[in-house]
Amino acid sequence: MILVYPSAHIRHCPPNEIFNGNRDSHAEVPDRLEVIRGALGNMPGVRSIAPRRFPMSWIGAVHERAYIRYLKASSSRAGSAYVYPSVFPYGQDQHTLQPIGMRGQYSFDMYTPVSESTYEAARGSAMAALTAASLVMAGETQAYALCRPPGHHAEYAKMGGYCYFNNAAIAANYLSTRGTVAVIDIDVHHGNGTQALLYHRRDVLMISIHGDPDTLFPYFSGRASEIGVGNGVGYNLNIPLPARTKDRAYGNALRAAIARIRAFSPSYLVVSVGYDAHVSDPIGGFALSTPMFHRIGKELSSLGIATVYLQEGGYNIKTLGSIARAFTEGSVLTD
Ligand code: Q9C
Ligand code: ZN
Repeated sequence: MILVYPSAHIRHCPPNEIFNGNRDSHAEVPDRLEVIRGALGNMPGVRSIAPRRFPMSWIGAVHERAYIRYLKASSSRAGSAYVYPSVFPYGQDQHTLQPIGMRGQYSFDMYTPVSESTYEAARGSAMAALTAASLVMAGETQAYALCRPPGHHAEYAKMGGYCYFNNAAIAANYLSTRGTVAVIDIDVHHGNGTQALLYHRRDVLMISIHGDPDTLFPYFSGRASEIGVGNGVGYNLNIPLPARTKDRAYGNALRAAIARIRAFSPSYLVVSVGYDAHVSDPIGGFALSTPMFHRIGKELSSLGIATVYLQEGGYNIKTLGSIARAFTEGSVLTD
């Protein structure tokens, strides 16, 4: 198994998220990735590489060009401070050139601030995803991109949920030039951005198992009734589960997801790997055990499909290492 580690992540270090008017400490910290890297780095058969550079057009293939330009400009304007939105558009397709207004135009929450290192970190994270995808395209059976910041909440022209560029949609779209792709998102939060970016496509199947949006972020998507649009109808599968979901119920959802992937029979599999469904996670609300992550890794890799793993969430610094180790050991069993 090859790990792709984007070193630029370390300087993206937002101290706070604004929740309910309060300045809370930020859950998406650099240590998360360092702990996961430490736990996987010394596994036998694992080696780590730096991301390669890909043209920005691979990011531009799924995100609005003006959004990419805004993130870059806003990052260089911000200096060492982290800037947050205050006002959001209150109608459809509203635009402004006013700097405070633009922060809201290009965001959907107040959890996802921008500073001088944010653009380079987000770009490095996307390049790691593309590097892992290109390795698998070249014949590796599996590659794991240690993406940070995460990506699955980022929409066409909006950051949110700690995400700036949608690494899963970028990797899936890249792989789709060579064959069909299934994306399975096991982060406890619904992958709203990945869903939205792939919603019209039938060559890329999107499946997400997550906390019911009636109780969990991102609240506005992730329902089972969201099945795709146009040609994509039937190629988006949401499996929302209640708060406190444990291994047994999760296992049933996983079985349904795997049956759908088998029926689709894709050339490539992209796994959005969140560890925030673990019982110890401070924000997830599910109750999965560590051995369950071993089982998820094993069942997905047993499909025998060339697979790209992309890091998404997971916020308990004390347990992230052992969860990542369990998942990856399960994944390499059939390698
Ligand atoms: N004060 C990912 O897992 N909710 N994003 C924060 C806690 C935001 C999660 C509320 C959760 C975003 C990639
Ligand atoms: Zn999450």
